[in-house]
Amino acid sequence: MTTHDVEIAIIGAGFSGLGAAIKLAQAGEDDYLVLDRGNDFGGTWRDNVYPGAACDVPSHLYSFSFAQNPDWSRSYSHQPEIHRYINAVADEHRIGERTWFRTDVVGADWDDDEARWTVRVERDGAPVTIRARTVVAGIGPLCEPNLPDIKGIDGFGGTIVHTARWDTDYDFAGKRVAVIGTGASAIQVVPQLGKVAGHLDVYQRTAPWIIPRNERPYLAAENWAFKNVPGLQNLIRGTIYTANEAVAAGMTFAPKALKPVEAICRGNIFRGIRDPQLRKAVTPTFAVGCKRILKSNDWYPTLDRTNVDLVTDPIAEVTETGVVTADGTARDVDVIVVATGFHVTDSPAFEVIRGVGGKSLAQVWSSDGMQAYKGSFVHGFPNMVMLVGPSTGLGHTSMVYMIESQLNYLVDYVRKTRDAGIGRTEVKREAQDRYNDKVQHTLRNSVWETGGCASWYKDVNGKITSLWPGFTFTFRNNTREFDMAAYDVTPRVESTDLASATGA
Ligand code: N01
Repeated sequence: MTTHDVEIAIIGAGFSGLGAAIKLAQAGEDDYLVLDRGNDFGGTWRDNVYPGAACDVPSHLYSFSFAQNPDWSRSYSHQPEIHRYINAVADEHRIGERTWFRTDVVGADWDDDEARWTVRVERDGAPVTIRARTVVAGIGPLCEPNLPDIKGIDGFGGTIVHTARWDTDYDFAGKRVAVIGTGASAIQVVPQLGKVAGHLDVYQRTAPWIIPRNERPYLAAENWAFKNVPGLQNLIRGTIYTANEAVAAGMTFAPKALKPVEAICRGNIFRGIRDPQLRKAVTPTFAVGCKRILKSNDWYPTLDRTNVDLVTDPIAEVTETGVVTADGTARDVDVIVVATGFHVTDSPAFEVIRGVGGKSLAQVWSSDGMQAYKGSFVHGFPNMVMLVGPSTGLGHTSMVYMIESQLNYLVDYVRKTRDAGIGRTEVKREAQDRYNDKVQHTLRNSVWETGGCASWYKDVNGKITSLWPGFTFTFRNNTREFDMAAYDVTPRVESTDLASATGA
C-alpha cells in the first residue's frame, strides 16, 4: 500500500474544504491534499441535482467574500450556477492540482506516538494511506442522505429516489409519484414534479412556514454595475447580511418579534390556496422560525393543482405497489421521492474518525451529543479542525460566512503552532465544556427550543447541537484569532530529531 506524507489533509471539496485549501495556500501553507469522493468540487451543491434545487440565501451573500461574482444571473442562485461558481473559484486558485477526487475516506486515526493522523482512503478503489499532522474535516452536515425508516419500504417494487441522490435518467412524465417530506428540498422539487407527473401525492408530516421568494433575473445593466461600480457588491452583501442578522435576534432572544414574519407566511397561504380545508392543512402549528423558514412562490399553487394531493394522514407502511396511510387508504405509485433530509447529528463519518485511545467521534458524542470548541476542535481529537462542526449551523443567513470565520481560525492555528514549534494541539476539556454551556445557555429562550417543533437542529435526545445561536458576527469575533490558552500543546518532534536522539 502506498503512503503519502502531507502537513494537512483536507477531507471534502465543498465550500468549506475548498475555502480551507485557498486560505491555507494564500497563507503560504501549501503542503496539503484535498480528498473527495466525488468527481469535482461542490459538495452538497454537486450532489443535489434534483429539479428546482436552488439556494434560499441571496446570491451576493451566498459566495466567498474573497471571490465575489458580478455575473450572478439571478437574485437567488440555482444549483447549476452555484456548482459552476465553486468550480470556477477552484480553477482560478488551481486547487485541483492538490486534490484527489474519487477518493473515499474509510478511516482517520490519531497516532499519539507520532502526533500524526493516519488517513486511510480508497482512491479509484485502490487503498492508499496518508499521514498528516493536521486533518481538516470539511465533510459537511448535509451530505449523508437520511432514508426514512418506514415499514415495508425496502419491498417497494417501483423506483425510490432520495433528493440528494437524484436519478437524472428517470422520466417522471405521466408517472404516479409520491413525495415524502415537506422540508427545504421537497418544496423545491414538488412544483417541478407537479408540472410533469400524471398524479402526485405529497406526504406531509409537519406543515412548514413558507415566505414568498422574491427571486428575479438580474438585468444586464445590473451585472454591469456589479462589475464596474466599486463597492456595490459589498454594499449589497452588507445590506442582506444586516437584514438577516435582525432575524437572528428574533429567533434567539425574542421569538414573539417574529410575528410579522408569521403574518407574511399566512398571506402566502391565503394567496396560493383557494380551498379552506387545504389552507388549514398547510398551516403550521408551531412558532415561525422553529424549523427553517422556507421560501417559495409555487409550493401552495402546486398543492392546489388538480393532479396533486396533499396527504396528511401518517404513513403506516409502504407496500410493493404504493403507500398506505394510517386510515387504511392505499395509494399506488410508480416512484417514491424521499425528501427526508440528512444525517446531521449522527453522520456515518463520525464512526470512522478516531482520536486518542481509538475512540470515534460517534463514541465520544454518544451520551451528551455533538460538542466542539468554537465548532472547530474536539477534546480527544488533537490536530483536527472541523469545518461546519457542532453548533455552527444557521437558520437565517449564509453558511459561507460561518465557514470563512472558521477559516480565519484554521489559518491562525496552523501559523501559530508552526511558529511556536508545536506538534500536538488538543483543546482542553474545561474550555470545550465552558464554551458549550454558554451555547446551551444562549439557546434556552430561542425559538428552536421553545417553538414547539421537532427539527433536524436537535439530536435524538432533543438537544440542539447543530445551531449557532445569536449573531454570526459574534462567532466571527470568537474565531478571529487562535486562542492557544484554551489548548494543551506539546512541542514538535520531527523524525530527524527522533533519528539523532536514538543515534540512528
Ligand atoms: O430535509 P429536512 P431537507 N415520514 O430534514 C420529513 C438545507 N437545504 O432535505 O418535519 C414522513 O428539512 C420531515 O417531516 P417532519 C437546509 O438547511 C437548503 O428538506 O420531521 N416524513 C420533513 O418534512 C435544510 O434545512 C436548501 O415532520 C418524514 C422532511 O422529511 C436542510 O438542507 C435547499 C419522515 C425532511 O426535511 C435539509 O432540508 C434544500 C418520515 N419517516 C436543502 N422522515 C437551500 O435552499 C422525514 N420526514 C439553501
